[in-house]
Amino acid sequence: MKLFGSPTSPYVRKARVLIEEKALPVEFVIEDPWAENSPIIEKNPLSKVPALEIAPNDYIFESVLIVHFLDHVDGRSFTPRDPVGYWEAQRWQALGNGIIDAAIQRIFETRRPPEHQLRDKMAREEGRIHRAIALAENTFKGGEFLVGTRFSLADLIMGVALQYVDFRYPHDWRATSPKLKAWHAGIAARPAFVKTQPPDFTPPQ
Ligand SMILES: N[C@@H](CCC(=O)N[C@@H](CS)C(=O)NCC(=O)O)C(=O)O
Repeated sequence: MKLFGSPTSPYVRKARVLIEEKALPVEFVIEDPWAENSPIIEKNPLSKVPALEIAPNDYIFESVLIVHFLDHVDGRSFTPRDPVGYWEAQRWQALGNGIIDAAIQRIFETRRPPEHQLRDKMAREEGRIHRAIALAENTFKGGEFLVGTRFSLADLIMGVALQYVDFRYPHDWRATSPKLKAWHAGIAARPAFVKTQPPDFTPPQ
């Protein structure tokens, strides 16, 4: 299998972390979705990364679907099996995916020419991120993992989301989130996270 994407995209990184965690035989191929006539269009008509080649010239896209596919591809799922844990993990993933979407919307806004930047949109996206982090801190009981006693997709998606916030919207969310801070330090130190960090990114301590 081949995963096509950019080294800075958090959507792509979710799949890359999962591939590393499971040591799956998937080659990472860098392709730029923004380039004129990007080759990504042949794999995904929506022209977005990630795209995963699951058979010759057969691609799936949308990071949630790709993560779901990779999670089940080898019978070693990172989804909790008990009903309570299953739904807890789904809720954490929804929160993490929402943080990623908001951080992406915000960074796109900052890249527009200053006279075209919508300040109220940026503030709205920042509000989403702050409230999501506050909910996470208030919900989390503390400990090594968000759900149960083993690493799950909840840790993976929330871990990628908060590191993307550190990368593209750096601010001291740790000051008011001691449980999340301690948990995230453990998650970010996992080899799969260290290996897939965006280029030129130094994680805060
Ligand atoms: N919902 C999609 C979003 C993917 C996405 O927006 N990827 C960005 C890179 S971070 C992209 O390829 N953007 C290119 C474009 O919008 O033209 C997913 O989860 O896979």
